[in-house]
Amino acid sequence: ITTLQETLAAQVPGKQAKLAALKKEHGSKVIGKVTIDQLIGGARGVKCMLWETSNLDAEEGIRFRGLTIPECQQVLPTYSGKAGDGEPLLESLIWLLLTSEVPTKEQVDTLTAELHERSSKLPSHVVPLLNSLPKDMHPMTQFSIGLNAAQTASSFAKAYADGVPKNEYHLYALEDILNVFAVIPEIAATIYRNVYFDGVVTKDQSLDYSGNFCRMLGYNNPSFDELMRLYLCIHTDHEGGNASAHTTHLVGSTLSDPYLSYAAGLNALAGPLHGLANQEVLKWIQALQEKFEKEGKEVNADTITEFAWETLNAKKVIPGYGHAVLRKTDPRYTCQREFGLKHMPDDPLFKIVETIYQVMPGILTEHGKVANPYPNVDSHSGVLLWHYGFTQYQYYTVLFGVSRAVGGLCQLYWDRALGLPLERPKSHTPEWLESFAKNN
Ligand code: FCX
Repeated sequence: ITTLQETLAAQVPGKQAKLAALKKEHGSKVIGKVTIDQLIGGARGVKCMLWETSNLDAEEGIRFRGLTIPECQQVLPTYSGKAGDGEPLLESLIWLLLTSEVPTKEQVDTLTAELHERSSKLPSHVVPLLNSLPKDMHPMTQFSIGLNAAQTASSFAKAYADGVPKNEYHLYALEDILNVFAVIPEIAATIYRNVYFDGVVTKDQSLDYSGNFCRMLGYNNPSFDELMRLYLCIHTDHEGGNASAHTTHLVGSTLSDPYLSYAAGLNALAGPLHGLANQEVLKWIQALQEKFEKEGKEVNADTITEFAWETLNAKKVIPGYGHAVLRKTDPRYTCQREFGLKHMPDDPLFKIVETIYQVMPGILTEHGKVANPYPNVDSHSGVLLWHYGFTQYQYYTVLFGVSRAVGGLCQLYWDRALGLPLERPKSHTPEWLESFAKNN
């Protein structure tokens, strides 16, 4: 069978040539304009990044290398070995995002084995460092510290210091990227076990990446393993402009190595308007339940509506709703909802999320401000975890971070393989804009 490295090696020259030809023949073609609104407003819709691994359509949602989430569920190898029978393996998605090819089960199995083997590359100082951190430090801060500390193992940084030529950067980047995938479950699980339990992490490398990660976290339930597979697959990538992916790409463009680049991405993911929204959703639902329990009222469409307006009138956001690009219900929400319908239709919290989904788009539309009144990925993920007893919601964004490494770093491989340059957009002062506006 063809390995991941062989598959990529065969693709690189052709892709490099294609991009060079595109630049040479069409480099001066105009693909958009930028308004003052966009410049002030967070660059929404400004086309200025190359992104290989996925594309986001405002109506349809994400496609990974051209495949929608339901299509991935149909064609990618699963734990049972049969495509369509259960959730895709994260290793399948790594293969797809890196190579744009749907792997065979045998290929996926070789990648699983390789990642398990590479997990021993976690430098020996990282776990003691994590053990020394205060338990009340946010798990995302700990995650970022852990990954930064693991950077001492970077092959890319060493190769660069040794003067390796530019056309070989991607070989060392790939080494680091696979090692980051391999070691982050242990960093993440150590944080979970330290903050909430006894600090002991138990592996089972006879399982796949996600199953082993569940054991490391302390969960031993095949249905939870399936949830983790789904969870880790759908959070991987969301095209290039989202804050965590963009940060990884930007920092990587300075030739910072993949460890440092993705640690920076994690810091972006830790913001409440981005990945932290998944913890905020649970916090919001808990506050809602607490309030109405005290008042002796039921949680239903009416009380949820009342609570939503209180949030909006206090000038706070409804976590898990809205999106910078999407204008319909996020398919990452939909597939989690389907998982809930299949595995926990009678769960009380699942039912609350369902009721929120019935009323919130109407409320946000009436509020009149949001461009997208529909739920995003973060609106559903916490409730599914909660069902399995994973109630430590301050930790939820770490799981997102384990997954987002895959999208950010598969792209970073191609950034280096295609020789993409330092990213450096142009900024303008308000005075320049005022003077431009006066004269135009
Ligand atoms: N609740 C209340 N107000 C909201 C809102 C929400 N869920 N979503 C957007 N708005 C407000 C904005 O705050 C903005 O108000 P302003 O004019 O007073 O500044 C206005 O509506 C227009 O914003 P809009 O264009 O719709 O959205 P943006 O592209 O600026 O922002 C995010 C997109 C995702 C940041 C925004 O919808 C939000 O804050 N949502 C809640 C947090 C969340 O769920 N984030 C996770 C997103 C994602 F899936 C992920 O990255 O994980």
